[in-house]
Amino acid sequence: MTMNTHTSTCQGTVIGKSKALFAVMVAGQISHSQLAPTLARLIKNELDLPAIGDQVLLSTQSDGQYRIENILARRSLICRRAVTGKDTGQPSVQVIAANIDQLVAVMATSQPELKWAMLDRYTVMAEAQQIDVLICLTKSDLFEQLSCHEQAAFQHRCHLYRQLGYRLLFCSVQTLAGIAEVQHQLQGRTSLLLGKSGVGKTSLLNVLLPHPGRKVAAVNQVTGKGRHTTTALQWLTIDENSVVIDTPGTRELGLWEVTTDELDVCFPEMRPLLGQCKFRLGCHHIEEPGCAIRKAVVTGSIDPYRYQSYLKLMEEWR
Ligand SMILES: Nc1nc2c(ncn2[C@@H]2O[C@H](COP(=O)(O)OP(=O)(O)O)[C@@H](O)[C@H]2O)c(=O)[nH]1
Ligand SMILES: [Mg+2]
Ligand SMILES: [Zn+2]
Repeated sequence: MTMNTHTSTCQGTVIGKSKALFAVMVAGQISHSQLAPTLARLIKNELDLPAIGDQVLLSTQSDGQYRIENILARRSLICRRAVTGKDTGQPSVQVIAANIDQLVAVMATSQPELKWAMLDRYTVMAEAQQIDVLICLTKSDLFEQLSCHEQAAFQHRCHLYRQLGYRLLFCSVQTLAGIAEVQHQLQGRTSLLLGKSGVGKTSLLNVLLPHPGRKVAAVNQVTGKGRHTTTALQWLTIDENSVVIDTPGTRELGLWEVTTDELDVCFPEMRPLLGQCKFRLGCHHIEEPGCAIRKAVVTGSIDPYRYQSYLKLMEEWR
């Protein structure tokens, strides 16, 4: 490295990436930067590449362009398992974002029907990285359209997640109910929005962001499914200290780095019981005798639906 290729270094935040270029926010300006050759040589896999949300050190080139020299240590890294099946059928890792403070699970009260098992996948992803969870239930205006039975079941589930320690909010862009509270919960944090297509992520952002300028496609009236309007992650600044990353509706969200031995730790209600099974920490809580977790399910102190989610996520590794 010679002196005239580096004039100075500065720090920036990766806010986007395309094939070989990274969009980096440096002192309020977006620069499209390449990796410095010294860093490029160290990249062995996807995890080594700069991810959205990464803090990076940049050098200024003689032509005024920045180059990414280094990635600073990450507070958190949200990944998913992408089942490509391309060559070996081996699952590969796909990085979603780095340095996230909270994962916002966006689920519609109705249309599309709320799948609670999906929520458990999100909470596990967050727990694995010790990131806060905010459960954001959109389209609260549709709650009245649910049957009495559905409403009661819904309230019961909400109560359960609050008891588990998760923040849970209802909101509607139609009535604007709950919007101020959502805004408040996003303040001062970097939030990653996860939710399947059509749940109302873009609509919510259009209400929350100072300058939306983005269109929301109408739900396909025939299928009731939202069309994919966003294809890549979007870094959206609410204010100086508050960032929201919008994801395109991710269909597959395989867990990464949560092995069968660690999944129980990602269920807060299981944590106090770990080590109390007959096989201690070796128990997977499936069919083993003397399992404290299964006993808790039978006696009602662990919700059976949550336990079902646990078993389903466990299945993915077999
Ligand atoms: N009734 C109702 N419909 C909503 C609400 N928010 C969004 N929608 C509708 O849900 C559909 C999908 O919204 P969109 O924001 O594109 O969802 P995304 O795919 O998660 O970004 C659109 O037709 C929206 O008009 C809401 O609060 N209430
Ligand atoms: Mg969207
Ligand atoms: Zn057990």
